[in-house]
Amino acid sequence: MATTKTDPKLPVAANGAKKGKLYQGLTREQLIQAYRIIYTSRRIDDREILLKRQQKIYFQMSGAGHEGIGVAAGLALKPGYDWFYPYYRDRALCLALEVKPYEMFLQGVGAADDPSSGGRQMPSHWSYPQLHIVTQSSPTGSQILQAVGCAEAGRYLARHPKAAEVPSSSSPDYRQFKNVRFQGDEVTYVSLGDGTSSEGEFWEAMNAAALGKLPIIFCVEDNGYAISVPVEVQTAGGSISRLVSGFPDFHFEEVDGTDPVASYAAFQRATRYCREGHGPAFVHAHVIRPYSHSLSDDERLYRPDAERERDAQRDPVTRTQMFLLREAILDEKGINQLEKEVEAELQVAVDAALEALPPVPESVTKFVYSPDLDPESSIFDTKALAPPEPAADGKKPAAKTMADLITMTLRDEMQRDERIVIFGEDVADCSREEYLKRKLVKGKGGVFKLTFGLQCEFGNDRVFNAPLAEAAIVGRATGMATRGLKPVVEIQFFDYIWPAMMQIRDELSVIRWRSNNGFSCPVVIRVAIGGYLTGGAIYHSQCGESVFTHIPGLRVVFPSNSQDAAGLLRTAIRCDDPVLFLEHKRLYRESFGRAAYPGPDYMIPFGKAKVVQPGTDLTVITYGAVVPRALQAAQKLEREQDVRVELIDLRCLNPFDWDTIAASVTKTNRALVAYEDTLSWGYGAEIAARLADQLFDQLDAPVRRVAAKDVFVAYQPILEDAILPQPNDLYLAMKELAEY
Ligand SMILES: Cc1ncc(C[n+]2csc(CCOP(=O)(O)OP(=O)(O)O)c2C)c(N)n1
Ligand SMILES: [Mg+2]
Repeated sequence: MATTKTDPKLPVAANGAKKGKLYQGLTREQLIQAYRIIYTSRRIDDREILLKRQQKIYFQMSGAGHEGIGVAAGLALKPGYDWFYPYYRDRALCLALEVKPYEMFLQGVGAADDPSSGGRQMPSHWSYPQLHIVTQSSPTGSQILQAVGCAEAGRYLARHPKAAEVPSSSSPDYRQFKNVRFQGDEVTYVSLGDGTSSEGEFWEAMNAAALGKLPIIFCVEDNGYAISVPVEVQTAGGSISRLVSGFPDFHFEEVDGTDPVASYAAFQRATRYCREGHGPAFVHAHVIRPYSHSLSDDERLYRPDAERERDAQRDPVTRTQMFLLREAILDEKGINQLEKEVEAELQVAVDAALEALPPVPESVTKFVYSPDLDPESSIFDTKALAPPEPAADGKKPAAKTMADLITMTLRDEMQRDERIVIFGEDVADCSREEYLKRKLVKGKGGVFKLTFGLQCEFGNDRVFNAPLAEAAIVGRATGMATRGLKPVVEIQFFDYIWPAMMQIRDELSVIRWRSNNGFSCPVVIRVAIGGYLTGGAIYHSQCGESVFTHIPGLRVVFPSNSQDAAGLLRTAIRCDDPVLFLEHKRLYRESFGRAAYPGPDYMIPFGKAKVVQPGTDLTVITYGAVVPRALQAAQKLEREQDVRVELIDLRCLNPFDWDTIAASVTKTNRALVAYEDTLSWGYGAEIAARLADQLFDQLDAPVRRVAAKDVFVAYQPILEDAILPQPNDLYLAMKELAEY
């Protein structure tokens, strides 16, 4: 630990501390060091507040009042060994883990050299890969599920050490760029405020940690307020300890977090419990918040003086100082000297940070995606195996459905890469393994059966059911992927992806960018999407892909046939970016687009459309389940009117293949964009806008769109047919456009 080493010459009190006396296991030197960190932390806050008032930094968030528990956690845990998901009040923890004050000031000024984010995030959003302090965001509590995933990854790697190896494969994949580290007994730390314990993700995380008996410490830093909302309005009964006390296999601590010695003892016990593999721990630390919520908040508006003065009695700075004096560990002179040293060190750090260069504007798009592995590159362009010969009796082998080839691709990739884990709702064959072993049941393997057989083949630590909690599925996967695993998770229906939206938009997609390439999490999320189901209704039939193509950092794929699904899923798994892999339910077992097994290395690069049929008169740009419908309409139009439609299946929505679209429209001079999602603000709007912008001179007709009506998908098939684009709608639009 420590930012600067304890000076052995610091004057101790005249009567001298009892040599060798330990305080809950802490030595005299460690206690002096603890005070140095506590004092440094407070003074950094003070300096930042000044700098903010001078408009030299742009935001300030203080750790004041939380220093005691922070330094205690930092002393009990090991940087670069254990893993840390702190929150914004954990300045003292970070200092104890050896983050330098200079680095903190670099955050404030938003310097290019700020190791946390290179000027992309607010200060107090810690990220230090070497120390295992994982990038954090601003949404309260969204780090907690990732910490669970991090702890799961540590345990998985200890059980599957070979998975950590990087193969010297001729076909590179994300593993080349993921330095996997594990110890076998590492502990994951995650902290949050008392108010944040109201977030659903907190409870999902507690549940998952208890279910897995994971080595993770939850530290609730309870300062009694969430901005202006007091704890009794936030937490039923006013005590989070009481509420969580029923979680099994936890070790619980409730401690005065302004007392670093008591806090250290609590953390030591918690750490030991986790390291020995007994399960998770929960540390409830009562702290204070002397500086209002942030510099934008004035707590005098909602806290009377008497209450604030009561808190001040427990200030960890004065408290620790008094402790050192009382125990004769340092005398007044020693305290003064230490404080002077800290002031001098901070002055140097502030001066240097104010001189630091800001990032250059051209850097803004760096690290949205992996700089190492481009999924559009030719590495991912491999040939399919030749289809099998017909049998002796002349019978052709049955072509595979999209469902078949997705399952086969998952199996191939799991064989190839031991870092792949699959989890989600109902994806396992059977959670009660003994039923499978005794051959009492066949197994389920997903509501659409796409993961059938995988648990039996690869074991239940590689394929398992998750609790019914979508944020937890994506959040845990994100934490695992940050550690180097490759989770391929399933969201059962697109309609239920929304609880995971915070994790997808504010975490998964932005972790690489916000940490300036310090961390990455290339998860694959498979999602069953779409309608044309006759009976799916509002909550089993929706599309909505444009919501996700709107997110920088996320690849979005939407295949329309078996072979494309296999090739694109393999690219998704081997790629170094997070991918949303949309599987149209109606196409899973459709006779359209069946194909032979293309082999275990078949890949299609992202962003390459497929020309389903060439034509000269009109370009139709589409994807997913509209592809077979548009093809039907185009064939009818050709038969009846001799209009030749060029039909483009985008296959991948982000990135998308502008070159193929542009070449086609330049040839046909007419464009129709067709998609299953609701018309307004949909995916086609972007394509239409680009066509108008970049190919205006080439167009002989307005760009048209055919899509669903701007309502939800209804249950009664007559209504569903009226809502979703049908072959006849496509036919009429094509005809009209050709005649324009
Ligand atoms: C999901 C989300 N909602 C709201 C906010 C705005 N916000 C930031 S901090 C905060 C209060 C947090 O209180 P608590 O968890 O007790 O932590 P403390 O700041 O007291 O340490 C709120 C409401 C946010 N950042 N994220
Ligand atoms: Mg609070």
